[in-house]
Amino acid sequence: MAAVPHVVVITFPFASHAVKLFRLARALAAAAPAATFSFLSTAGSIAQLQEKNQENALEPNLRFVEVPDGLVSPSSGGAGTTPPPNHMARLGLFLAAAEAGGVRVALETARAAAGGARVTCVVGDAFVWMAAEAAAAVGAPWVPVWTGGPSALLAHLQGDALRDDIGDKAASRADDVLTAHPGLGSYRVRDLPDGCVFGDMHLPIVALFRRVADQLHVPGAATAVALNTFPGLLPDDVTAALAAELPQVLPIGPFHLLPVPGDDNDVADPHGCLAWLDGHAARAVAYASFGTVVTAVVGGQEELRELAAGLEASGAPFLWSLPKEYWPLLPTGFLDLDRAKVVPWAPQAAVLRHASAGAFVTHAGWASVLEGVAGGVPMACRPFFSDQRMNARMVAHVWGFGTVFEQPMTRGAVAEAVSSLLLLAGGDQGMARMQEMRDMAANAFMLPDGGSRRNLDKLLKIVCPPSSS
Ligand code: U2F
Repeated sequence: MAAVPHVVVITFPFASHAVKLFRLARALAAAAPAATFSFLSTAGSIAQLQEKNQENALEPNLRFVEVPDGLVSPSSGGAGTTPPPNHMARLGLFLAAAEAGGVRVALETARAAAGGARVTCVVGDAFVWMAAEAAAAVGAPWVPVWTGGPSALLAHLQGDALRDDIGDKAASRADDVLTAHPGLGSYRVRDLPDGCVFGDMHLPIVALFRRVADQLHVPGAATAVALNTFPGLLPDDVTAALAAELPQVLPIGPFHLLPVPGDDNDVADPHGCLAWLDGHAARAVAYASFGTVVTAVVGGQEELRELAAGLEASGAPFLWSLPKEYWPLLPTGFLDLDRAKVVPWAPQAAVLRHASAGAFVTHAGWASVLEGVAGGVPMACRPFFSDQRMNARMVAHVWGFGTVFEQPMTRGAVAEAVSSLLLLAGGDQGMARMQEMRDMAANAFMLPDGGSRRNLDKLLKIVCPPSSS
């Protein structure tokens, strides 16, 4: 008799990646209760997930396993190094430890923790590219998961061709449209992710993107590639170009709608955002949030104040998710405005599907964009880095679902964008298109033959082949 599947799901332990991969792990574990699932992340990231998820509410066949975070050097006798101060340095240490065998060792730990059960499949955040080699070493298939914007993945995959074409002319060719590159014809040079043809090539994240693209190009390394999107969302040329670059592409999003039984009604809302929204008219409220990496001051304190002034000047009621450390930078009296609710954290997906949400000011992180689409809420995008410029371009120019701030936000531009999006959300014409996209997102999982549900089934057949249990 074949062995019971033991599936390892490994995350990239930064930004919101762990939350996304953990939801996928839970959905898979719930759908395959006879299989064993090990979720691999760093100690700090596991602690955060445990804080947010009550252990007894989790799937019984899912356990946590630690991967080294690179902060503690084994040669120091476990004494530990001083945690480096910034995010980028921590990221570099994690990657170095992962590459130096951390992932391989973690697969061994997972095996031991599962009573010696051989690892039969590795599903992993594509950023942890070294999982490919670790999976091959134990004879298991590797299924990378790309959590960001699919067009940015395409740009990274076509990085060599883009660099050949653009060379060092990125600045002078910033407005050129990339029509010569399959699937990239809606984008300009300036929209490309950092590190593709411009940006600081020495940052660990830039080296990482190149390594991920190389690994995905290795013939036979990945069995399939899972994406956070759903069939019908991306333009056909993007879908076709991705299919030409990758083995089996599985759109299994939006990730926030991945079916996790019992989880849907449990929206933690410690700051009362949903109750506050209940008190407002349909499509009347603007919601602002910049995700988990773009701290409010990436654009500078001045831009933060302009955003605040613009939200106030729009005349609309607004909800703003802003980490508390930035509140002192807000204009005097801002927090006491009747129309304003500023919170350190909001249950964003639920906020965006609330009937009162009518406009979303966002950094265009890919999950945020999909949550906006799934809520039928038009977006005003202020992209900062990575895939965000391409995501924003997709929102505004491909889907016609909002607008982009091409420059740092000013109060006038914010007020105008918010007012026009609220008009769009309330009007018949705009709503038809938004409802269509919103329904497509919901049907992707809700309908028995929904596109993402079918792809999730395909993924399940790879991670737990029918003959194995
Ligand atoms: C990086 O992005 P972020 O993690 O900043 O952005 P998103 O992909 O938009 O994900 C943010 C998630 O955090 C949630 C929100 C999203 O699911 O609902 N959230 C929340 O629930 N409440 C809040 O108050 C604030 C946020 C990167 F910067 C992007 O460029 C990439 O596209 C992304 C890819 O994974 O990762």
